Order: sequence, then structure tokens, then C-alpha cells
Amino acid sequence: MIRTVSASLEPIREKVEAGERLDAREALSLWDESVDLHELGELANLVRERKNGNAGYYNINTHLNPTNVCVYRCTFCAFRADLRDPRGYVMDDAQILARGREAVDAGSTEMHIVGGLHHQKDYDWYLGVIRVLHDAYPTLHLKAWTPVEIDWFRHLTKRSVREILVEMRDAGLGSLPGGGAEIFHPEVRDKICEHKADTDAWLDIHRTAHSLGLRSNATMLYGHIENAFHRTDHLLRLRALQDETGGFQTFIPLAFHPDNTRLSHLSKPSATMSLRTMAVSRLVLDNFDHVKAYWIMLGIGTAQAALAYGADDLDGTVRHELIYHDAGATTPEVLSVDQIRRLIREAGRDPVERDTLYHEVVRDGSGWHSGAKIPSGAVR
Ligand code: V47
Repeated sequence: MIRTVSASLEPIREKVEAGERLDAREALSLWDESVDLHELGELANLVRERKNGNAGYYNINTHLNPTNVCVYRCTFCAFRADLRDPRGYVMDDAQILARGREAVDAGSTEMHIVGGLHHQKDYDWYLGVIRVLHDAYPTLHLKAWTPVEIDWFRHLTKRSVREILVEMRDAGLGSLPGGGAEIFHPEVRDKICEHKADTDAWLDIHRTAHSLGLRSNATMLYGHIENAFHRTDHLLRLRALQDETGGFQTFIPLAFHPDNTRLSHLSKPSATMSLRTMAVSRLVLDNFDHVKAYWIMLGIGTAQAALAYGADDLDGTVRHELIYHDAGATTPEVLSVDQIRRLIREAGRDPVERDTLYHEVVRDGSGWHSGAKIPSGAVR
């Protein structure tokens, strides 16, 4: 793939309007600052609207990071701790169950579970996290473990990824979150997270999950040492896997937060960079139904604006998020349902509560159930 190219937006506009796929050269050209950001946003908005109408999705969710102790030292991570670091913690079953109770009482439909790879915890401890939560709270969808954890479990157990995923699924795993993708290109990956699951492992674990009927998300960490070529390469690798499996639900571009990391000398990406990333992602990932503006890391204002630059989802009300807050995010710890609905309405969209697998959530006083599957856009 060529590394730099600048282009007028006109031929791309024609292709997007005709529902045609952008090629690698066109995708790369969209990052050039000579391409007007707002025109780009308008095109991405057209795609968003075709796929999702005027809906602005959100869910009610809670995070659980059972430990921050991690064998890896990714340069961008402020959350991890060494084994003997006073900041290090490990939750026991009682604490995990208390978090589950709190989630259910708050009306959460989903628990997002990721954590460090603890030097002294075996695979059964991680399996137990899923099992105790699912046994106690069977209606809570457990969106847990990225390929980084699954690859670590493979290393610990010497068993196949398929076997591990089947066992996790049988214990209550509902789907996989999108983390651990960072930047796939080895020129960057080898510098920011050289030891953890490599690109082929990341993609292959999602491929295996999809073949088992587990849906998943995908992310891209941008705004650090990568460039337009690496971001384009990342999106194209995801698009190719989605062509093969159709198992991804949502793409989430993640803006790098430098505070308390080994990359703290970098500044965080600007709002315009975030909006461009959202728009380019929406235009290139023509086979993804959803693009998420994760308000925790974008900040509320940029996340609202992103709903006009290709994003159709704000993630959730979120409680107990640590990864971004440890890295300097100044967003609140939690939004109320009224607040998130108001943010979506202010941005001109109709708020729709969804579950993790994109069914509309129906609430009837005390409880909730999943209603109709949210239709996916037929037009690219
Ligand atoms: O993989 C870590 C990123 C990811 C920093 O699937 C950082 O619905 C910025 O994947 N600055 C974890 N980013 C979070 C994640 C996620 C978030 C929301 C929704 C979903 C979903 C998934 O956070 C990591 C890494 O790429 N990250 N540290 C940092 N300092």
C-alpha cells in the first residue's frame, strides 16, 4: 500500500453516494488536512443515516476490572501495576459479586470486564469471574476479555483458543469487547506493546469467536506515534475480517490519553483529529453497522459532535471506568439515563436504549427485556 496521497473529495463523494466501497488509496487520502473536515463529516453522516436512521444508541452498563496487576508494560497504559506496586489490587469473589449486585440494581444490561494479566492468577481464576457473575446474575450480559487475555489463557493452559472460548461461553461469556487492538501495523505495535498478543493473534481470536456465534467489537488507539498510513492499514485489516465473518458489531476509535503513561510527553489528539478519525472510520468500514463515540475518552462535547460525523452510539451510562480515568480523562464517572438521553437529543438524534447485541431494550417499571433486533442498514 502506498504511504501518502492527497486527493479531492469529489470522486469519493460520488462513490459514497453510490454506495461503493473506498479503496486503500482513497481511504489514505481522507486523512490529509487538505480534505475539508466538515465535508468529510457530511459524507460520514450520510452513511450513518443510511445504516441507522436518526437513532442515537446507548446502553446502561457497568465496568469491572478484577485486577490491574499485569505482566505486560504497554507504553500507553496508565492502569497497569506491578505485582508489588502499592496501587496493585485483586478483587475477591465477594467484591466481584457486590459489583454485579450494584450493576443489576442500577438497571445495567451489560458488564464490561477486562483486566490485567496477573502474574499469579491462573486461568481458573479468570473463568471463575465469569462463572460467579453469570450464576448470580444470569440476565446481565458479560462482555469480557479481549484477545490479549484470551491469548494469555492459551499460554497458561496450552489449550486451543476455541476450547477456551467454548468454556468461557458455557460459563456465561456473552461477547468480546474491542480492546487490545491498538494499532495493528508492526512498525507501531512493536513499539507500544511488543509482548502482548500480536496482530494475527488478535484477528484470529475474533475470527474464532465469530465462528462460535460470539459477537465482538473492534477498537483503534489513535493519536500517539502512529500516522495516517498505520490507521488506514488498521481499518482495512478490520474490514477484511468483517467481510469474512460478519461478526463485528461496533467499531470504537479510542483517543490516546497520555497522562501517567510512558508516552506522557505526547499531547492528546485534538477534537478535530477525533472527528476526522470518526468520519474516516465510518466511511472505510462500510461493513460495520455501528461506530461508537465513547464519551468517556472523547469528552462529552466531542462525543455529541461525533454523532454528526459518522457515530451512531455513545456507549453507555458507564460506572467504575478506570482505564481512561487513570490516564487523565476528566469526564464524569457515570452519566444518568436522563443525562445521556439529553446529550443524544441535543445532538439531534432520537435516543434508543440497546442491549449489547443491539436489540432495543424494553423497560416495564421494575425490569427490562430485549425487544426487536435493531435493523442493520442494507445499503453500504
Ligand atoms: O485496549 C488503554 C485503550 C482499551 C489508554 O468494546 C487507552 O464496547 C487511551 O477497548 N489512552 C480498552 N486509550 C478500552 C476498550 C473499550 C472501551 C469502550 C468500549 C469498548 C467496547 C471497548 O483502552 C485498550 C487500549 O486501546 N487504552 N490505555 C490510554 N492511556
